[in-house]
Amino acid sequence: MRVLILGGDGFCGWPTALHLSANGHDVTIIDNLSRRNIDNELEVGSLTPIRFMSERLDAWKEISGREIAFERIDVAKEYGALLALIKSFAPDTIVHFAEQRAAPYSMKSAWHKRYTVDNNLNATNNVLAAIVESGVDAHLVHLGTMGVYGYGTAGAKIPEGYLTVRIENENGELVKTEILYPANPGSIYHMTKTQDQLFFAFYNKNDNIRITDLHQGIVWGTQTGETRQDERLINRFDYDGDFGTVLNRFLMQSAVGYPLTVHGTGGQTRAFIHLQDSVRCIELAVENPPQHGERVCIFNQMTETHRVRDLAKMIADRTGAEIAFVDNPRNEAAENELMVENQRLLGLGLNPITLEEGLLDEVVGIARKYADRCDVSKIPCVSYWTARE
Ligand code: NAD
Ligand code: USQ
Repeated sequence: MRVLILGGDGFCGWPTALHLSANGHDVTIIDNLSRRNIDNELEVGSLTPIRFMSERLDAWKEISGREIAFERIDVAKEYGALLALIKSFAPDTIVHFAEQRAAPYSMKSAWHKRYTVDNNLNATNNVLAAIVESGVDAHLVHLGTMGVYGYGTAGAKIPEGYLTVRIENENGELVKTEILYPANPGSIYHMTKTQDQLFFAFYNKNDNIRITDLHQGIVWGTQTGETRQDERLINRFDYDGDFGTVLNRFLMQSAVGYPLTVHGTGGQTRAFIHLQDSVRCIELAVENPPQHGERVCIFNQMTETHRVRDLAKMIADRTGAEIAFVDNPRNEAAENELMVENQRLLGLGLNPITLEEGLLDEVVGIARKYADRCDVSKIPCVSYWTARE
């Protein structure tokens, strides 16, 4: 298949591009390198020494004999260039990672809120409008988030996208229907993902576009089978207070001897997936498109749920790290239960890597190896959801 990867320089996009290329797909990457520029803004870098795009692509060609093309295009702003590439490359599938993905970054200031909304909503609308205008029959695979649901506040298992409801009509009869699960975002970033869902529902209904929306949990781990093959292919590892996600942050903190930064009581339960499984799920989605005329296909892309304080304890028990309960900068429920339906990807053949088996490899292999690249002053989360006295 010809696969266009939007955001293919990022943490999930780069290993996905390599994996699909390794498995015989013809891959082109689009990225505006905004994530690397945000590192400059925040004065921090990936814990791992990621290479420039041209070096990454040359190394991949040398190692695999396969070529990946790259175009530097801002998907949110350069509609003409995006449209021209979709017309000329005529992809069978477009995988869309090209959004600002950090909740704390999206809450830093009014500027960051506006940037996140402008970037994410325009990127998604531009891709959809370009598919329609080009006349190319591409399947769109989008990386959404578990956070659109609001982490199980209803007390029942979260279904894969759609909720069955019964509405009483004027004759007192119960009418059964399915609706998108009610959106309950916890940050401006998560809100953009809830709005993406409405774009998908509309373009699917109006233009018959085939769309798969992957509601992904927090991705942990750094490397995949492909990125491990050469240090020039290494994937990024974010550990700072804005872009670092909780489990990778704890792994890095244990490696540098920094007390694990549990927010509040650490009672927040979240969904997780290893990067290698994330890449595999995207491959499954690419290879199993919905039929024409089928509604937007939604998968919950996660493999296990954990409470933040339990994760901290698991890592502390294995590494001897200390745990620090710090003030929570976010406005979120202090404790929540989370039960998630995830049969669809398992049914397609996903065989999950569990946290129990993968955890120590990550600490030793990556976090300890590159610990000297860590700037500990960048570890605290200093983006507050609401003004502090
Ligand atoms: P990332 O920031 O590492 O990668 C995103 C890439 O998109 C970057 O390379 C960036 O430069 C590019 N990009 C952003 N805006 C763009 C634009 N307007 N035009 C072109 N390129 C643009 O993020 P990631 O962790 O790889 O996440 C990828 C996707 O997966 C995101 O949409 C995110 O919401 C979703 N996701 C990530 C996680 C996670 O834990 N990392 C979990 C669930 C969902
Ligand atoms: N947390 C801590 N200590 C830390 C960092 C985070 O206790 O040092 C807590 C947070 O308060 C939160 C939880 O851990 O309760 C998760 O935070 P996170 O930063 O790991 O994840 P989140 O902000 O939800 O965002 C990440 C990705 C985002 C993706 C989302 C999936 O950055 O792109 O959409 O995970 S999900 O969480 O399922 O919505």
